[in-house]
Amino acid sequence: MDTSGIARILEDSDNFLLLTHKNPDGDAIGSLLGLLNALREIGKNVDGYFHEKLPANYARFADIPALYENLPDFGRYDIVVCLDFSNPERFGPQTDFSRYNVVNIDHHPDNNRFGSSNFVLPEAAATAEIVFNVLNDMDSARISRKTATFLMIGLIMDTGGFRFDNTIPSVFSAASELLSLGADYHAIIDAMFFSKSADFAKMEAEVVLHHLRTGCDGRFAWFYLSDMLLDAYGVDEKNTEGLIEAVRSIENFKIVAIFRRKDNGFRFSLRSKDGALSVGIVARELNGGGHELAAGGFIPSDTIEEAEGIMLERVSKLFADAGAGKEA
Ligand SMILES: [Mn+2]
Repeated sequence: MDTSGIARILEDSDNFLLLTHKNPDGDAIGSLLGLLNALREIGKNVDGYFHEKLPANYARFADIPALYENLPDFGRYDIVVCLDFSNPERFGPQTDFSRYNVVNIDHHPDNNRFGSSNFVLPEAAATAEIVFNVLNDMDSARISRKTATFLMIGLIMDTGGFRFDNTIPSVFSAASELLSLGADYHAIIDAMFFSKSADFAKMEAEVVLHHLRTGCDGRFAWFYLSDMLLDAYGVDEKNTEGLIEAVRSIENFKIVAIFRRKDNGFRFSLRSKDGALSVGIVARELNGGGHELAAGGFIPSDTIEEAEGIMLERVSKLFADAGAGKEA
């Protein structure tokens, strides 16, 4: 992975704003805070901005100052670094990125190269892995214990704790080096995988017991996470990142989807366990995008039933095409 071009840009400037996508996940948070911390440690002037407060399991690691909710004036910075998002819509607030000097660093293959400089490296398992390589390429930077912890969060979460298909040898190399540098691996694992609240566990059980719907001969499962369900268990939507993985871990399901009501329709996340079944294709057809095995989008619709019907049709086609491909 060639990251020397990014390293040079970061070496040569002093004044940065770092951004990532809305509803930030572990990679978004880890790569942003890791780069923020490393650049600050070598005396650069850096702000990091999140569109919303971080989920509780991440907040305990985010003990360095960042900006939340109040959008800063981009014009005050020499360079705006966009991390882990493939198009301006994923950022959240409507922004004309073409007005600024934008360095776009991402590993999503469908990145539309909205930056002034674009470093789209789909071979990276996580944007945090790219940042790790960038910092190694910078003569002036080093990876401190704190930076290592942030980057480890990104690596762990985008590989599902080193379980997903993107867990390639370079991931273990980077994780090994980060661990040697003092990354707080055990605290991360504890916070991300062994700390769900009892209320969340009950809600998860209710989803599996009463809310799963299936199609495609039981190979596709989905559920609608309503506000009513969240309220009944007192769970904040922000803290539901692991819910889809819990359903995905069930043996027969090859593809799973979660729906959430949003504005005039339904936002969805999709996961696939089979490389021949690209949910990225479905998401791109439905106002979204992402990776081939993990993607999301939006279906404008008045009712959940209608949205589910549209999704079922697309996923059925995916199974049919994959079946046809196998016979060919
Ligand atoms: Mn990522």
